[in-house]
Amino acid sequence: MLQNDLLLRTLRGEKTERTPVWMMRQAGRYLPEYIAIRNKYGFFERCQTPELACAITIQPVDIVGVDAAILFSDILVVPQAMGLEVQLKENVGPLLPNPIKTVADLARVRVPDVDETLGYVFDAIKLIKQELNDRVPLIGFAGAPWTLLCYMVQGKGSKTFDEAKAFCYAQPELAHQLLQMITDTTIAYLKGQIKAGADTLQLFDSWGGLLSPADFEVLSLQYIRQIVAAVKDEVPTIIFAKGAWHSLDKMAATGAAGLGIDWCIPANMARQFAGNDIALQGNFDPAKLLSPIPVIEKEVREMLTAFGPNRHIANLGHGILPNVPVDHARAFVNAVKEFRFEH
Ligand code: 1CP
Repeated sequence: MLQNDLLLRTLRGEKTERTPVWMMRQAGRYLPEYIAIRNKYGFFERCQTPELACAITIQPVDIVGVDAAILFSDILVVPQAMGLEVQLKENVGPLLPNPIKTVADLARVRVPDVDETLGYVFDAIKLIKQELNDRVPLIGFAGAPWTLLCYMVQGKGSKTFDEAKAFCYAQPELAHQLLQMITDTTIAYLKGQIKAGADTLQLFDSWGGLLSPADFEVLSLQYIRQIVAAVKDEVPTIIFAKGAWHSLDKMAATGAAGLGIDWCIPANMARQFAGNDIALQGNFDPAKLLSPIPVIEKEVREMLTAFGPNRHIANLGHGILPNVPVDHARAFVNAVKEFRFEH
């Protein structure tokens, strides 16, 4: 039995004594304890060594007091398992030196056996569950197919992912073959995470907002729908499609238990679009954590009031920035934990 199951109860639509809180990308570069590990081991070495992934995953639970742990890994381990080379350049970001551009390139990727290629993630999850010792739930995750295609085709980070979009619009059949292969891999991968002990799952569609509503349906949502359908009866699933507020209604209809939202949509509008039967997660502007602490505390109270006491998970609207002071992150978490709604 979990000692703190606020997140899971909120995802089930139950009333809770307070709003649960965690932060996207909470295991990472703003923590000196993470930097200490980073200075000794390469990025994928950290992901592939269960003891390291476990230590990093638990750091924010101990240091900032969040109500959930999120597996330390990266969305790009899936393209790697599918056969693409993925490098992480220090302070630059991901680099895929041989991206997918043609039919011949597509022949280089496969739907892998996830136990063989991603078994280290399942081992990490088992170890994390053991070390967490039921203190808080563990969130597993994967990138949504569209966002993974962005990196697999563009070959690196981008503000527009113009080459990835051009690939989809110029060679739609190829794009859909790739999206389906990513989807099939992701379903097997997430089922493996559940089997290993993940309590809930989040799908990160970080670049969903780059698509028009119609293209979001075709290139992203139809694949997300398959993934949610495959896992939703086993664990509650959260979809975070940054910028895709126009499709909150359709995302709610997938059977997901929660929807992540960014700071560009007000709480009442998100609730109106998503309906009342789903949890909303968000949506503090991550850059606001650079404000003075009293401002953070005031704005957290405003955020909590705007979402109200039911079906809300406090979070940032995107990942925490590396230059956020740890005491500001802690102030964010504590402000949520101290807040109570009037009865
Ligand atoms: O050495 C380092 O510290 C590199 C920084 C880093 C970290 C800490 C990367 C490279 N990945 C991660 C871990 C990570 N990535 C987690 C672990 C859990 C946590 O930190 O709490 C998670 C959930 C991710 C997910 C991820 N990776 C996303 C989706 C979420 C988001 O922020 O939009 C994306 C887009 C990536 C790709 C990626 N990996 C790393 C970086 C710097 C990026 C973004 C590159 C870009 O901007 O395009």
